[in-house]
Amino acid sequence: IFAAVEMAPRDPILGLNEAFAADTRAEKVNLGVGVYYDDNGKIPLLAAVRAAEKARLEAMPARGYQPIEGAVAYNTGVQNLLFGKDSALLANGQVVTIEALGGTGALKVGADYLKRLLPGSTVYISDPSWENHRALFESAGFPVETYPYYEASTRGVDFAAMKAKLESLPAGAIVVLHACCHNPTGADLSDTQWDDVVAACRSRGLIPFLDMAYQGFADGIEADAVAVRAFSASGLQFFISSSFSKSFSLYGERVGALSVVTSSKEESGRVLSQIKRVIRTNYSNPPTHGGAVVAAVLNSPELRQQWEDELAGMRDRIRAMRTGLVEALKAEGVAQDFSFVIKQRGMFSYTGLSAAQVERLKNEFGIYAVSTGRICLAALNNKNLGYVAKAIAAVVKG
Ligand code: PLP
Ligand code: TYF
Repeated sequence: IFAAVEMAPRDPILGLNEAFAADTRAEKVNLGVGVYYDDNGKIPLLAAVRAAEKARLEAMPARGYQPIEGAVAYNTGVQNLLFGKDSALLANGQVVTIEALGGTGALKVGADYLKRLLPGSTVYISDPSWENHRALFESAGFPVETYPYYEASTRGVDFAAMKAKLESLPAGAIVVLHACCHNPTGADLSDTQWDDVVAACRSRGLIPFLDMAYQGFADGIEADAVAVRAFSASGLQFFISSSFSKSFSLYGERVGALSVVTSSKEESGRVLSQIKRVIRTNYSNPPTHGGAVVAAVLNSPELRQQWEDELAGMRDRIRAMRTGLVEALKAEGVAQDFSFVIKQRGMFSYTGLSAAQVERLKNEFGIYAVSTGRICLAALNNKNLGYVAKAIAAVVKG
């Protein structure tokens, strides 16, 4: 039965990890995958997470099945992060939240549910977007198209083109929006642009699906929820996927959530019942550990403060690396202005490096980046920054 099976293409980003692991050069640097490393080049285990895990280990809880939608303490914690604890939507019972297997799992549960709800719809993702968005919605059975987003000449968002496209979409079209820290470009919308996106979604009857994978990595938990808050105030119904892979440094625990805003508590009950059906035929119910740890941190004032401080530390370190890279490139005599790297937000920068330059970085220096020119700033540290800047300078100068 497998004789005619073709080799599937590798995930372009996760595939880089395999190539990097096989590279024997000591000076190699992996700027490919979106993972936060500390200044020693290690994936941190946050102190708040460690404390919650220690308490959990001591309590030795039994491992029964979770409810299909996950634990109430977790789902409530997620809702408070997204909507703010004083949210009218929450008080009205208008938000349905389920624990999901990372941000990816949340997107997939949302996509599968949407396919049942609106089988004839089309999904629109930003051009460019996270590598997995297209494949994920296609695997749920949707045609996937793009809306204009990044404009290379300005290193920013071509908002006029984006808005014009949204205003031309048919009612019921699903629009996937990066809530903050756009992956891969690092270019985000301004607050007033978000208001315009909300207005376009309202006037055209679009279904917004916000992907929140980096809450806290731009300006902070509250500030980075600006898009969620703008949609919340609009009276529209919308979807949000949350990922805690980065913000809690819990990549392998697969901790995420899907939230859906409905028009009433009664509607929420019906929507939840349908989402539970989607989950039941997929993985039945979520694993216990990661969600329990995140819930413990979010629901303890002390641990929550400690986590926010640690998150601020990650955010500040990435910012320092952005500034450091720009200065180091200047010091290497690079004439081209790289100051846009400081303005981009989150983990990534679209550097403008060509595929050929990225290939040279790998072959000549053992520095791995995505062929689109995306680099992960969170993989830079005080030890490799100078080496990376020299290498980029070499390939930029020709
Ligand atoms: N959405 C975006 C925009 C991402 O960058 C990522 C990256 O990991 C995800 C979703 C998936 O998150 P997770 O790793 O929690 O599945
Ligand atoms: O964009 C990134 O690098 C991260 C990590 O299929 C990632 O979001 C990349 C690819 C993938 C899953 C996670």
